[in-house]
Amino acid sequence: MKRIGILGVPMDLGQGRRGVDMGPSALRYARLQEVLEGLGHSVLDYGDVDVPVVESLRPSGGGGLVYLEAIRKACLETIETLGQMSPETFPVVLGGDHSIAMGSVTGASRGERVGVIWVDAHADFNTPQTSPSGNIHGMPLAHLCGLGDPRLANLGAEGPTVRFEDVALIGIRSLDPGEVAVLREHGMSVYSMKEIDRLRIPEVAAAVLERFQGFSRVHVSLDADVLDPEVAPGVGTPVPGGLTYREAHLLMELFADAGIVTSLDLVEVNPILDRENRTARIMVELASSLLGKKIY
Ligand code: HAR
Ligand code: MN
Ligand code: MN
Ligand code: MN
Repeated sequence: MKRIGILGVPMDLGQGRRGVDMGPSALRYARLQEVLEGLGHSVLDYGDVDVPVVESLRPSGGGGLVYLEAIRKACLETIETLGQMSPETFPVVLGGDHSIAMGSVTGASRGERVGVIWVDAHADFNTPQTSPSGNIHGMPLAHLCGLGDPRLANLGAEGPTVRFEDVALIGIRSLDPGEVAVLREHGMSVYSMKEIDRLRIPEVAAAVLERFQGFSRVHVSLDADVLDPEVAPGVGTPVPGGLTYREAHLLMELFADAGIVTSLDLVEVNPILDRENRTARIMVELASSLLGKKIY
């Protein structure tokens, strides 16, 4: 049995589509807390981080970077609230768009070395220089590794939160040209959909788990768009050819069996684009697979 802390970050400033700020509500409506309690965990909901409504901000300058300060503030509040949880607590952070991970990963790592498993159709490894869109939700992993804008790259006390070699990306199938160059430059470990088709989930999971054996902190950042859009339609940037329902569950189940994951993000659920909250329900199920006990 674990102690689990839920924290919502109703963030939509990292991208241009409305509705992803309702992700935390949709995940709670899908009975996240009850489902996790049903597994035998004790669950405390810390409520939501304060995120300004987009209309209340007066953009100055150009591109999505106009929201940098607001995103930075929300990430700092995320770090602070995660710091109020006890060190044994397993945080489940609800997005919101993926820009929230700069806060969640930093806060959940508690200044310790952290392995990051980025499960996503996208690498989110753009910097403001390489980004074609200027959307900050396409940049959080690069900033966690210390690249990009120093105002977002150094949210932790001791500089970058994550080492390049401590990241594994899974499910990737949409990359921008400049992003590929940066991923290559830093020798990032990318398990693309091609590699998943070739190796299948068990081999990918085994390789990733072996790498993070012995880490005191391992964070899974689960972006709903890693799933095939047929399975999870409620996302702002769908990409065909994603994980099947069972591939995603098997990945979480194998992580659960290994027992090394210490924190989780559930991000990019957009209930406005969804069908009857299906995507939120699947994300809750996946959290349940990750936090479940091995039966068979
Ligand atoms: N790579 C594109 C960009 O930087 C799209 C990023 C979309 N990101 C997410 N999160 N939905 O994974 O704009
Ligand atoms: Mn908003
Ligand atoms: Mn993402
Ligand atoms: Mn994505």
